[in-house]
Amino acid sequence: MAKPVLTISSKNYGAWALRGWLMCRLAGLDFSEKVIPPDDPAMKAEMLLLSSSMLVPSLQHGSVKVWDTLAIGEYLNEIKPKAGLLPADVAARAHCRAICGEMHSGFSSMRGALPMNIKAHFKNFKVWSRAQADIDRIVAIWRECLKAYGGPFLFGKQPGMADAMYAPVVTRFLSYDVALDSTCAAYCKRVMELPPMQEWVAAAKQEPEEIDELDAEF
Ligand SMILES: N[C@@H](CCC(=O)N[C@@H](CS)C(=O)NCC(=O)O)C(=O)O
Repeated sequence: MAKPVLTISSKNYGAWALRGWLMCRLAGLDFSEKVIPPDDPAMKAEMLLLSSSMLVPSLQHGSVKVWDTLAIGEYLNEIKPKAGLLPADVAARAHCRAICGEMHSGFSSMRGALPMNIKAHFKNFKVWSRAQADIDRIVAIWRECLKAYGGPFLFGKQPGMADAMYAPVVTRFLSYDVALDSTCAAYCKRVMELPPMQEWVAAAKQEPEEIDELDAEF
């Protein structure tokens, strides 16, 4: 079977792309990546062939095409069960799916006000109340998981799907100077120190594209 291909967009701005890519790396999948530059109309037709939603990330593995980060994570967990992307215990696995679902469908105020922008650093960024409510919920999720499963990652000793889902939040907290307690600050540091995260961040910093409205301080 040909090597799986993960299609992604910008590494600086593509939060969903980071989630899917990190899941593939944490699962130990030997894949190649195809980068579609953001806002390139010529690439839209090609994207439709790869992903019915025309969104990335999208994974092509032999005859299997899977898009949407949650579906990609579940697929990787099925083909790489030993990687432990999801916890082995049924209750912990249900908890993991619940917090991944919250990330997937929620936190729109935080996502809108603090878009992922790895290259940027907005010192003393003013976080408005709705985004702060999302941040407060995320911090509560992290604290609860780190306490229940003993850390250092959300579901225990090794990073998995939940850490990948929240990884772009970690980069946002750093980019926008979000004040965190010591437990959550240490968790962010741990995620940023993962070798695949360092690889992603280094590539994001090399990207030439700049989307002015996301670079504006507001
Ligand atoms: N719910 C989707 C969201 C995917 C998404 O919004 N991806 C962005 C990039 S990270 C996208 O493809 N935007 C359209 C574009 O760049 O043309 C998922 O979980 O994968």
